[in-house]
Amino acid sequence: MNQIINARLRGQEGLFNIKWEHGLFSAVELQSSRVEGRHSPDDVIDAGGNLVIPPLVEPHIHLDAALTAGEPSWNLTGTLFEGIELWSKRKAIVTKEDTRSRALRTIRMLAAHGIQHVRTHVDVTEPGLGTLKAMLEVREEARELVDLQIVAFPQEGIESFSNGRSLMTEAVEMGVDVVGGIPHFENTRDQGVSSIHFLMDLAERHGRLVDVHCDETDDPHSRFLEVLAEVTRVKGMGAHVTASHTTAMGSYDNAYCFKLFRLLKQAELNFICCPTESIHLQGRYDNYPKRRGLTRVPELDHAGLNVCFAQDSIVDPWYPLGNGNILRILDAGLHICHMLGYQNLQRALDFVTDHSARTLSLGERYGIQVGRPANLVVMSAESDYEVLRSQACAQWSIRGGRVIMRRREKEIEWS
Ligand code: 17E
Ligand code: FE2
Repeated sequence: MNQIINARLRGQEGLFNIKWEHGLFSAVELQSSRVEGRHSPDDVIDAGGNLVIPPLVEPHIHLDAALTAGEPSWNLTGTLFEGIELWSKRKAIVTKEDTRSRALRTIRMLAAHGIQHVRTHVDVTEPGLGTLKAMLEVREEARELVDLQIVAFPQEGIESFSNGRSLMTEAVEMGVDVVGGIPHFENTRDQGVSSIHFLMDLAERHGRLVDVHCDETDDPHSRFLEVLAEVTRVKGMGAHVTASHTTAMGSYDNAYCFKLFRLLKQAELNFICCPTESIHLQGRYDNYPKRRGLTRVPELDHAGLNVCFAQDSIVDPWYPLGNGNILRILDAGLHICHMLGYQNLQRALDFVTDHSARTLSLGERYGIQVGRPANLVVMSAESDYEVLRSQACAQWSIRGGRVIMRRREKEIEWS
């Protein structure tokens, strides 16, 4: 296989012929008309007028905890905190093979839905860092299917977990791609603030990206985002820093939030919203009216900030569902965030493709352009709007010029 005919590209009129050679795109040419059966079927995919996009991206997931829901017991309160307690019990009996096999099975679920770029958080509040070692091996083993970025994620805190700082430092020296944090879970506000200074200095010193679980709570007084944004602004690291969740922003009053947005625009950091996970875990201490517990996605987007959607969990102590399909998350996110206006429908895929690629700093490794890696996905619908409306799915996934996945949907037969 070395080309696709009759491909529709996002934001462009007409049909395109896309070619690749030696794993890189070699041509993206506008066709004068639809092409029929001119080529031998062996080296040509006929997109049939459907959308061809760069691969879908999963910018925030916890592969180390995936597929452990119910072990040792189910999360009955549906809160973040019960999830953290349950995971603490489960991780006490984790083995390398256990982590490896669950992570690889989950990566296959993601790849089956056209995802080729993944950022996973890996819990490093574990003496010995066995889980991280297993996941660093998975990063290599999974290369044929996905590029995996690993975040050193201190699930039980940096300042409030024993040896938290040295575990984070060791994780960076072992080769993680991204430095994480969890300031709202530290024991005190002061510890939350100092954890951010620590992790930002660590990332700067080692030239790593940053992705912090930040203010994942309905507590309107959880204001670590302003600290992360200010340090980001001062260091000039915006393109390399991401604030995940920021659900407390859904509970901030507008007067504070208006002031905060001025800083966010100066800092130019990235945002990740996990809509299914947050609608499930947040609002748990409310009666009615009940908060949605999501960050302010349309407002961030209107302010010109980079926002994307993520799955966060698949069948783990925090979330019992999930099948790897990021388009399910996009659908839920646009509903929950009041984003089904006409203009958002025309560009819906931005939130699971280009915006996420920017969050992951993929740069010229991403996009259907001559000279870039020949990674793409053929969808089963012709536009962003139709992908969303018809719950379309990835039909072909091509990586480095090789077909890695072909989905054959069942046809409906009318009687
Ligand atoms: N850990 C955490 O602190 N928050 C989450 N949403 C998950 C794990 C999934
Ligand atoms: Fe998370």
